[in-house]
This record gives sequence, C-alpha cells and structure tokens, in this order.
Amino acid sequence: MTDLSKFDPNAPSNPRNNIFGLPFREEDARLVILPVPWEVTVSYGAGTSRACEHVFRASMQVDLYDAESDNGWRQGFYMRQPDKKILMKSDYLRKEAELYINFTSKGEILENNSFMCKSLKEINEGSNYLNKWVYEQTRTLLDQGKLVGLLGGDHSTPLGYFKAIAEKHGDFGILQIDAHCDLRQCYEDFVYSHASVMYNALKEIPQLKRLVQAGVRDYSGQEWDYICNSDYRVITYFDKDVNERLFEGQSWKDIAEEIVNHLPEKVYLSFDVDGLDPKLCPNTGTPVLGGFESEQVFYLIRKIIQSGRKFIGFDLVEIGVGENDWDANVGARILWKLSNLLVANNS
Ligand SMILES: [Mn+2]
Repeated sequence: MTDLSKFDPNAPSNPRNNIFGLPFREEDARLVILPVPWEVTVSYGAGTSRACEHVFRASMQVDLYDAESDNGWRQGFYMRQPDKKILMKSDYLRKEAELYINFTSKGEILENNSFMCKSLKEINEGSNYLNKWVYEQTRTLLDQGKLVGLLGGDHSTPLGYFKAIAEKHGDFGILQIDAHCDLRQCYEDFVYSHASVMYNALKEIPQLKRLVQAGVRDYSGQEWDYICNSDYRVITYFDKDVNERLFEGQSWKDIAEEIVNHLPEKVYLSFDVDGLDPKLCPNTGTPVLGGFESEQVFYLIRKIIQSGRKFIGFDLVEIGVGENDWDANVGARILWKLSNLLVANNS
C-alpha cells in the first residue's frame, strides 16, 4: 500500500508525483486513468490527442479536498503515461485522413485514385487496431479489480472500453453528455469515426441496453430517424427541449430524475466536453453554442448514485488544446470530480 502518512494534501503539488500530485503507484491505485492520445477522424479542430498531457499538468492545480466523496482519492488514483506508439500512429493517420477528407469533399471519385483507396483502408485498419488496444488495456485493468477512467482523445476512443465493461458487467446503460448524437453510420467513410461511436456501440454491444443522451443540439436527419426507430433503446434529451422546460418553470431536479429513470441498474458515463457550454471547452473539436454548466452534469451523476444505480466507469473525451491551458484546466477538474464519485460509489 502507498503510505499516505508523509503526504500532505494541503501542500502544493509535487510535480514528480502522479496525476493531481498524488503519490500512488498503479498497483496501489483503486482507479487507473488510461490516456488514449488519438484523433485520427476529427472533423474540425485538431489537438485533442495531446490533451492528456495538458490535463495531467493542469491537474496539479486541483485542491485535494472532496467532501462529497469522503475524499475518495485516498483510495488511490493513478494515470498512465500516454502511449507514444499510439500517438505517433494517430499523427500519421490524421494526416492521411486530412488528405482524404479534402479529396472527397471536392466530389472526386474514390475508385479512380488508388492512393486514396489505400489511405482509407489504412485509416479504418488503424481504428480497428486502436479499438483492440483499448479493449485489451481496459479488460486487463478491470480483471485486476481496478476502476477505469478513459481520457481521450476524440470520442472514437472509448469503444473498446465499452466492450470490456460489457464483458465485466453484463447489461448496462450509457449516459452520454454530448452536443452531438454520434449515431452516424460511417462518417466521411471512416467506419470508426468519432461521430459514429454510439452507432457502433449499439451495433456491436448487445449488453448495451439503453443509451440516454443529454445536451444534444447538432444532429442529422438520419440520426433523428435512428433514434425514432430505436424502439426506445436510444433516448435523447435535446438541449432545446430541456431549456424550454426550464424556461417554463420546471426544475432541473425533475428533469434530471426523469433522465436517470430511463437508465438501467448499471450506468457508464461517456462525457464529451462539447456537451458543455463552449466557454468551458473553447478548443474542443466541434464546439456548438448552448450546452450545460458543469454543475448541472455533476448533479445528474449524483442523481444516478442517489437513485441506487451503480456508476461503473467513465470516459472524458474531446478536450481541446489552445493558447492557454483553460480547456485542460476545466478537463482536470471534471476528471477529478468523476474520479472521486466513481471511487466513492464503488467502495
Ligand atoms: Mn461526441
């Protein structure tokens, strides 16, 4: 066990320690944060593959007192180093993807260009590799009895973790905080696009009994049809509808309880930061006006826990990297809150 007797949680963080300045080793940590530095299929602003390092640095500024979780961090949080091979692969394939999107957006015929055909194949194979890698890493951690938080990277990164969670826990639900539905089938020809992660999850993971989405305010007609034809496997709380109900005098308490009631016994949280107001994530890949305040989302997670449901894991994705470290600062504080709540709900 890590000896906390000489660790002063009120002192400034020692940058030689791990995330949040905590002194734990992986073997002693209750929660392992797995960084996934990957952004091959991002559509608009790039940078999120490097967010993990920025969040790690920003985490040193977070104060270590969390009354509501009875200081869950004392059970040990540990973040791994971002895998350099994964990052290099992402950088290489990202360039290919940019060329490919540029090529097809001009209406060029793919079959006439063997270089582009090869690029597309490489990108889709790369995504398969990543999904398998994430699955193996998270499955091994879950088998060791760890709790796992996945830190992206873009929103395509947690698919392998969803599969490991399904194998470990059986039937479960996902609460997705997001400005987008991510229900596109094969966006920009990329099978495992960030914009398709929930489509792929629903297709490939039968244990995923229900997906509840909140914060959505930018979506396609096909995604709307998918929701309508899902036989209530997908329930979406659009940002506009939630806000209208608030404007008409309903409380966030009532709406949050209604959202929670749609979720099964075991709940996984997939948190795309673009579900928040973009003032909190100005450099995220695809920012959209509107969105949640951070406390609205934390309140919703507390409601899940208070309802007696089990919070089983989370991902935090699409954190941007900008001129200053504001995005990472927000990201570190969300990571802190989610980590404490997850550990407290599983002790
Ligand atoms: Mn998303």
